[in-house]
Amino acid sequence: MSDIAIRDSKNPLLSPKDLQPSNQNMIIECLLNPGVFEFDGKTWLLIRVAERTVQKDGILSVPIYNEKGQVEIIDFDKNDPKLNDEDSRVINYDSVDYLTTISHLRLVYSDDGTNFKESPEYPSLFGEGEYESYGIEDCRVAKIEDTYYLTYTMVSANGVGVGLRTTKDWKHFNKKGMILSPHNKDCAIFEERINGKFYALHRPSSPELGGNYIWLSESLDGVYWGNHKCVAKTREGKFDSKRLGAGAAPIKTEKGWLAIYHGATEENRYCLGAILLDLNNPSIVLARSEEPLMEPIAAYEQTGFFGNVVFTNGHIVKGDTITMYYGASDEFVCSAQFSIKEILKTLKL
Ligand code: MAN
Repeated sequence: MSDIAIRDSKNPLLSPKDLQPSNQNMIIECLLNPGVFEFDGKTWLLIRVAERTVQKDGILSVPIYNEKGQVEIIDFDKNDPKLNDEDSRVINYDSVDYLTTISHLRLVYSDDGTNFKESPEYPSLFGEGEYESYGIEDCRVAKIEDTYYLTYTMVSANGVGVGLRTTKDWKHFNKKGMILSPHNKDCAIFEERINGKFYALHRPSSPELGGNYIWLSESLDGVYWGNHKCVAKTREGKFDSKRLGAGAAPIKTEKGWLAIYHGATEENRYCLGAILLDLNNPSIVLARSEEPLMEPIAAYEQTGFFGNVVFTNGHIVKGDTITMYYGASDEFVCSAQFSIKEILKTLKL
């Protein structure tokens, strides 16, 4: 096995029971996929909190935000032939997709990187408006100069796109709206400009021709993106055969930009791999993982809300060590460490 992650012995660091729901009609189903950053001398996680409405017998209830930003509950009869509820994450009724849970983003902080708690001073981020009516998910946090760039998945019946909010103090947010239109997610902005331009990895989906591939884009202001180039495709027979998407901001190393990504198979088994991009021209791929750097092998990674998943969109880098935070089984927040040198040794041209 090729797994080189050193898992924290305290995993899972956070489980649904560790936080309170956002309101009394909701139950926290999953804590997952945190964005990660340092602020005020502490490590912070911006956790995706996925909540479900309290369920009644014979009925499947799903939550959505209405135009006023309040949670509204839609009920479906479980025996209705128009209902398809085979996937625990997404259901379909009469050709319309709904999420079984609705996600918001919750801030927690830690002095030691392992024990996290909430601070009443820092509010949660919720979906707002017609493009976030099914919630907001999987936020990457990139710090560029004194500004944090939050790129996250906006979900609504209109589709799945990439939203951007910026902040300097985590109390006031500047909402930039949808920066990459549906279907697109997994957007990670590089934490420094290259030759004066912003760069980002993102994952549009093109099911009929093309696929679920990682693309690179440029921007002059971090808001309007262009010159899109495809940098990593799915590979038949490998851990990333069905889809892949960038993790957090690529890490600057002497050898190039190291971008950790998730790759999934047709069976929805999610592993992590990496690509190495040229420092001066990140559209050039120098090397890539042949085998996963991390696989769902721990019990909490194999069994949960959606088992066999390790998914990351946040880390802290100190010297050679990456402390990565990740979602396990779409239900728990966990942490693992990697050596950058060790990862680089595994990558192939
Ligand atoms: C998608 C996203 C992630 C989730 C994985 C695994 O890529 O919805 O949030 O973790 O699927 O279910």
